[in-house]
Amino acid sequence: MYKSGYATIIGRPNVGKSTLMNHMIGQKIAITSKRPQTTRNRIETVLTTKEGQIVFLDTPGMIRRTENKLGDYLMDVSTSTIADADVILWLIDPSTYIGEGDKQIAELLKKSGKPVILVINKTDTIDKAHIRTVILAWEKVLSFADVVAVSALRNTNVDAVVESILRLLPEGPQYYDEETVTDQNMRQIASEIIREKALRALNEEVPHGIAVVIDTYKEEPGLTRIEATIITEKDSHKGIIIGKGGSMLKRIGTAARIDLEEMTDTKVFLKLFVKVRKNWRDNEGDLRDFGYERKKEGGKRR
Ligand SMILES: Nc1nc2c(ncn2[C@@H]2O[C@H](COP(=O)(O)OP(=O)(O)OP(=O)(O)O)[C@@H](O)[C@H]2O)c(=O)[nH]1
Ligand SMILES: [Mg+2]
Repeated sequence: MYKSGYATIIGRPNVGKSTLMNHMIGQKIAITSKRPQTTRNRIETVLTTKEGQIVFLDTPGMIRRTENKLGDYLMDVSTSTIADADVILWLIDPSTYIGEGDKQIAELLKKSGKPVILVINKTDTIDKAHIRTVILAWEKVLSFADVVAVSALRNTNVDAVVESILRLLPEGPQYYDEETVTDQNMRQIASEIIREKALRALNEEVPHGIAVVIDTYKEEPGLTRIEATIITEKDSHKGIIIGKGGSMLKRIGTAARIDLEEMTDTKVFLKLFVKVRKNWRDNEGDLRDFGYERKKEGGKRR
């Protein structure tokens, strides 16, 4: 019996949702960083096996209180993606702390009536004996279809998550051909790679206020020409992003170019600009222009 459907990955910011998804499909599509709210859009990826086809939906981390329109948008993306799921992966840190935000997530999941797999990530950071205590604590807030403990970063037990999803998915056809890996186009991927390098290079409050817009994306034989603008909220941040004599921008650009050359299998000419757009995170028009548009995102097959 062939299985197929959507597996939505949800959880607090920074618990490793994108890292886990990348390891399940065996390719880096979603960007990751130690900064909360790294993921800003719903990202679809596809895993095709002999037993079935899983469409993963990576989502922004769920937070309790939003601080601006971008925050509202991120929460909308995460909660609306639950409706499209056949199976939900609730990813957590290996901690017994359960906050109000977690209880709210549990309520949403209960209401959805969908099977939920509790995935305890970052088990490389704790004593194995502690895992059982974590499971017992979380089973008090929701009853789970399955529980799996993993380390996404070290790729430990990640296969067990895939097996669990396949067990829980309904019978269904192969919706996408075997070559399909993601719904993201190269412009989107390029913009995300640049944002990842900026998130990783910059300190403190600067990363939260940036967005990346691709101005030009030109493919020539063996060469890709990309021009992109890093948007920031403050003049002082612009200075930090550019750095002394352009050193920071150069660092971000070099790191992005290396990844982009691998991704496109071409040489890449990357030109970066920095622009200030005050308060863009609270401006609907700016959000749209920078790729954070509220749209009805029903599953493709429905
Ligand atoms: N030690 C350890 N670190 C991990 C593990 N999985 C992810 N991380 C790290 O945790 C940080 C956050 O990972 P992401 O995958 O970006 O987390 P996320 O849940 O997608 O975050 P948001 O998109 O911001 O909600 C990164 O620095 C990862 O390298 C793990 O199994 N063990
Ligand atoms: Mg993420």
